[in-house]
Amino acid sequence: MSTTRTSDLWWRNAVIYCLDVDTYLDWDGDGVGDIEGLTERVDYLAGLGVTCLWLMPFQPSPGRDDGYDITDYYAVDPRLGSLGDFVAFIRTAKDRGLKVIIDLVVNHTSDRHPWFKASRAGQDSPYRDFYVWREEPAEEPKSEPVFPDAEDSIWTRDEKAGMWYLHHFYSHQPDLNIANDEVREEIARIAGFWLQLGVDGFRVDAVPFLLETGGISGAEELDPHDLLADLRSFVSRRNGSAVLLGEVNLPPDDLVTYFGQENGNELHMLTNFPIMQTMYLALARRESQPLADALRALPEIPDDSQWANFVRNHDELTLDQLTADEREEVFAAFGPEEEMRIFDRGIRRRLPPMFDGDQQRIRLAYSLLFTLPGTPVLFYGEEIGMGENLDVPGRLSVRTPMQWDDDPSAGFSTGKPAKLHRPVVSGEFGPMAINVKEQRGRADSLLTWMQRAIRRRKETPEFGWGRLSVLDSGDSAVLAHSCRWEESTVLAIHNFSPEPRVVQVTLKPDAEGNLALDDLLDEGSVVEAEDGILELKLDGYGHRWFRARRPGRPVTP
Ligand code: TEU
Repeated sequence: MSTTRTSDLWWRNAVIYCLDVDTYLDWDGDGVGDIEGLTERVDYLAGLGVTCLWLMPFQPSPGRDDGYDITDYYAVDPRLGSLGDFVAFIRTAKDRGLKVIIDLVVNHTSDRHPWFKASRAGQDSPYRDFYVWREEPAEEPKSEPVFPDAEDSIWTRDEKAGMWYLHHFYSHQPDLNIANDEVREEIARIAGFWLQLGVDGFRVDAVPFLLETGGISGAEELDPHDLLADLRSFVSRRNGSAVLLGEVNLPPDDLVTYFGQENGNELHMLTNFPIMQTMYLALARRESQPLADALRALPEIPDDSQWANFVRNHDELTLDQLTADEREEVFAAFGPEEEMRIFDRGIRRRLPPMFDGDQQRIRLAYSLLFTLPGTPVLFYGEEIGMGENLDVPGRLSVRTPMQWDDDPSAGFSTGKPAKLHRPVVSGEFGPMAINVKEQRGRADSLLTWMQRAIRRRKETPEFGWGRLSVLDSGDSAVLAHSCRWEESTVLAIHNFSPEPRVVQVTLKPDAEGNLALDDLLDEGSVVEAEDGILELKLDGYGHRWFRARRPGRPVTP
């Protein structure tokens, strides 16, 4: 296995961990998580085995969209700490070998950003064209607001300016005008600032909306993908190993264009929403077919590009790419009550409560996360099986304080629960039952399983680098797939049924003789495929990982 390639694109074999500073650890006892607290937990994260941290927005914000409404791109929200704290955190993370990426939220600002205040103040403001103003709302694009519970249009009239402005999200998040060169210059300046402070790249927020030029006068000739190509070129000049992970929630054939039409000259990584959504359909049906079909239909991607896979993220579990009937199947299985649903398209729950705490089924989902082709992205608290607090409004139900121990404030803060920035989870998935401290010492805990799985995933770069093949398992409940990279083939098998299964997986049709495979999760055990057929017994919701032995090479330890 080529050692050069496994290291030269760190993000292709990374294990990314997304967290929100204000719900991770409160070091000064004011009830709000802070950068000092996060710094105190860097060793925990290094010990968990993740290799890259993704920080959700931490810049100054009125907090009307949990920080995705920024008022100063070049500062740290004083509630969370200072730029000095941030640099100390970066140094600590780097010292432990962790990469750090941060959200780049430049589709819009907060309406309280000085730019917007200046822009609405008058036509002659230097910031006037930082935003998209019209005398009347434009007919195009026909975009619907992303948050239909709060907005009925993507245009709002500003009384002071006497004009309408564009906003794809909340009306307090006016879209920046990416057709304006000064805006594009400023985006590069923002990226350059944080790269200089040591970040290793960005999770680029709401990319399709960022590139949407409909409604912008004079943007007809603009190719918005040039913006991504320019950003990629700029970021790579400043830090050749920096990564751009794009949030792009689109169908596969549209999604793949955001890697860049000229052999991957735009975003390095893309969130794979289609695979995530079909995975939930397969999990709901207890049938592998929807996911197997979606994997087979995945388009080719440029050589040095990568899918970013996830089970849950900080937003709703969106099901907007499924058909209405399919969505209803998933709603019935995992979000049966109205209060669990949001925007008529998603579920505002974390995974363990959706699975009624079934530990085997939970492990099945995260085994898929770690073995599907791409880079796995964990959302904080998934490693211990945290639940959600549906009493917390909207999408924030899944963004509750990290549960470190069984204290009523979850070990998140020395403040009393009533003082916390956001209430902890209550009930069976709350800190009394689900917390880091209790699981650290328990051999059969989810946390212990996660640490082992993450370690094995990092030792198996074939899953991150390899070419996918969906194999015939002979059983519609069982997904068998392999990833082949250079001389090595690894295999993952997942049983979506609660019932045990015996399957015969065709590894190599018409093969002759025996092929030995090392079990990657049950170290030391070996299975044999006779004439290319591997017969296996799988537990209900069982999962197995293997590496085929290579002639003349040492076996997997
Ligand atoms: O979300 C952008 C976005 O498009 C999501 O609404 C996504 O489409 C949805 O989750 C899938 O249906 C990003 C952030 O993730 C979100 O938290 C912010 O509220 C939003 O941008 C605005 O910045």
